[in-house]
Amino acid sequence: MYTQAIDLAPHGDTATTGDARERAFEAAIAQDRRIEAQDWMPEGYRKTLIRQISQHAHSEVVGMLPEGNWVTRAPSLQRKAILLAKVQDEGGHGLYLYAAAETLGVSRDELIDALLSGRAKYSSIFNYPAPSWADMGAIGWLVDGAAIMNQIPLCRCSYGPYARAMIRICKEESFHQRQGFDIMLSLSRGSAAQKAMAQEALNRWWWPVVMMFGPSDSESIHSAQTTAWGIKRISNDELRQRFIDATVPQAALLGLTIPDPDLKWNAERGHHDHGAIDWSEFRRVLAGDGPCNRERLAARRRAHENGAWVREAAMAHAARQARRELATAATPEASEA
Ligand code: FAQ
Repeated sequence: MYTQAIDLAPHGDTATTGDARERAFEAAIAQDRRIEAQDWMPEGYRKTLIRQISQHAHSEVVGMLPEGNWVTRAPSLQRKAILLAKVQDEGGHGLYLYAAAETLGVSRDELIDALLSGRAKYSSIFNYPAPSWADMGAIGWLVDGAAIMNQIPLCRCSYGPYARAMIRICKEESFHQRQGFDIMLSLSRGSAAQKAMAQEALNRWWWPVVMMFGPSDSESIHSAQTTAWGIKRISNDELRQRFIDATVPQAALLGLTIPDPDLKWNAERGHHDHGAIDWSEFRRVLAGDGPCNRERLAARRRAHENGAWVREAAMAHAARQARRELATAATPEASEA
């Protein structure tokens, strides 16, 4: 179920020869044209996109959990309405991205199964807890801020359906980042206890967000190929650096301290130097042993089980409608009566 009704030629089924198809693909990449679902593409390109787009989709839906948990506890009606809209947006992003992945010939059932069985990755960042209201500020400001930094270049990704999904997603992420910053601003200009809460949230989220950009370029196994294919436009380290450079003045405006004693402006490089990243923590979280990995997967599995009746009802309705349409087509006068 759910697979998009796009009529694709079976992969590899085309009149042109293998060499010509490959040359056409390489030319499109070299000329920075978009590859579309019906175009021939190398199997590695298709698999890489399925991997990245589905991980991204899973991240959006798992990413609803830390904030969704605060919808009933938002401190005012206005904050609640904003948070509710943001969490719904993340669900919508997941849907656009699953749909983009489906254009590559994989079904949503397969993708969801990979997530729920623990085979598929999703962003490390969503395996951290959100114990205070200030975490809603820190997630919007930092996590959405990092997501935008990573996703703006993806709007120019060589695969058309992914690039187009990213354009819409980035517009929404920018509202998310601003609402998070606004929460941090209110808290940091509030009572001493509120400012302390904002600082404490920044202390917990900073390093996980810095890691969220992925392994350093020297360790990144996919970067060379995804860059050659025009999927990745800017490297993990460069995006991380851009994020840090953009965030330092924002933290100063909030009057908060970034928890990195080695963070300082390097005039020669024109960038901020930062302290060493604890990659052992990153690897632990990716291996399933972060603070909330089990909790997050259990929540997704529960949601999937609880939603089974909705899927079954939708399927039953679709089947009945199809039967009706078939009957009408067979006896057109019945529909005119
Ligand atoms: N977490 O060779 P690379 C959001 C894996 S959306 C987990 O560098 P690549 C919105 C990587 O998959 C956040 N795994 O890989 C929101 C690979 O493993 P594999 C998600 C990670 O693909 C906000 C291995 O390490 N965004 O936040 C992570 O070239 C608030 C080697 O790494 C996207 O998915 C990580 N952080 O670069 C929602 C953006 N980093 O697959 C709710 C699209 C790396 O071989 C609330 N994705 N790995 O088993 C990308 O741009 C890329 O896939 C990277 C990784 C940059 C994430």
